[in-house]
Amino acid sequence: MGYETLNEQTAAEYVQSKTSLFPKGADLDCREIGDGNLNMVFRVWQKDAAKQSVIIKQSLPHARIDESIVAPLERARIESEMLVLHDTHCPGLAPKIFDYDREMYAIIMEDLSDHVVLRKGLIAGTVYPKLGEHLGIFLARSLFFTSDLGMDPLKKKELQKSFVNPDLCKITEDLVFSNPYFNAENNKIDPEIRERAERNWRDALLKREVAKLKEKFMTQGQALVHGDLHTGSVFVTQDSTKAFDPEFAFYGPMGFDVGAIIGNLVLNHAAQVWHKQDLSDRKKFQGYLLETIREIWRVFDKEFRNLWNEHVHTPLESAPEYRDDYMKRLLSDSIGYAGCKMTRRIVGLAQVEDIRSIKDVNVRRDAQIAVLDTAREFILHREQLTSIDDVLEVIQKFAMP
Ligand code: SR1
Ligand code: MG
Repeated sequence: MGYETLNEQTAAEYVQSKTSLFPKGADLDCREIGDGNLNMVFRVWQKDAAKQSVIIKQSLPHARIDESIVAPLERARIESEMLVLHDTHCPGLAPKIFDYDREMYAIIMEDLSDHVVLRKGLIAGTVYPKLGEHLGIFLARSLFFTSDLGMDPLKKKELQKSFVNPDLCKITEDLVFSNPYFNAENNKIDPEIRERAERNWRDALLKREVAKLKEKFMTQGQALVHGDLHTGSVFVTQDSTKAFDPEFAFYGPMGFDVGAIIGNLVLNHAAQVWHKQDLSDRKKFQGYLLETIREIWRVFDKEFRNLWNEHVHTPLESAPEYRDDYMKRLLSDSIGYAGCKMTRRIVGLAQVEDIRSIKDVNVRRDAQIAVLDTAREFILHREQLTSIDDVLEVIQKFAMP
């Protein structure tokens, strides 16, 4: 059987024919549940056994959000292999894979319907007490163990070959780095912030720094990064966190993943001016978001240094001076990439529900401008922000009252 796109009718038959996850002759039902920009996602479940269910994720030949964007089917293989690596290095922090079908470009995986997508949970104002710790561990282990620090550099170069992901990287190069800084056709700019967005296009210093971050994204194969670690790529419950959807995975700068998650938390922080209308509730929830950012960095930094001390024994790289400098560069890269990720979600093609669901145009404008101003400061001053507390101060400086 060659590639054909699944639908709600064929997806259930497909799971039955491909796997033995359900008993023969079981009465299955199926719904398409995908709300992302690129793929089809189906949930298949056994009608008379509520807990028996799986997810099928199938690549489509074009981006759903814009058919002119090239996104080869092969990204499903990259995603399935990345999920296996995440499960190996970060047990419990990624969904389990049951099968990958290289003809159908389909992944059959664990159903996490008892979790919610982090972005939706945060919009609803839910606190996840273990989120910061879990994400810090996920980032440290997934990045360390795929870098030259945590694996044999020869094997790393072998692994790098199977994670060359040019078309998905091109999407990021355009949508995250290039397009927000000129009048690109697929930008989406609300009229109320047009002038502020155009100010960035005239900002030579800002554009120079974004160009440097883009250059690093394109040239630094530091670790196998998730590549799209926003709050829509994380499932949560009160005590569980699972990073999913790593179809943009490639060998890139570690700070790109750390920055993606921090940037998306800052977007949610700004959007709370609408979602939590009561001032005291809002301050409390925004305090939680800031603490989560602090905790992500604290745990990431601690775990990464522990892994370094345990695994790096070469004379040159085991020097504490090098390790400390490496961690300092990681923080500034992360903050620079957070700024790029924030800006693209305000003026670029694919925006975020946190901000888009703000109904009052004046409130939305003020939140968008706060994000753009914070992002600019992050990008321009990333090397002077030498602690996570410095970063939190910048967020608070531009936050709406
Ligand atoms: C064409 S895809 C648009 C965006 O969706 C994905 O989640 C990535 O963030 C990408 O940039
Ligand atoms: Mg995605």
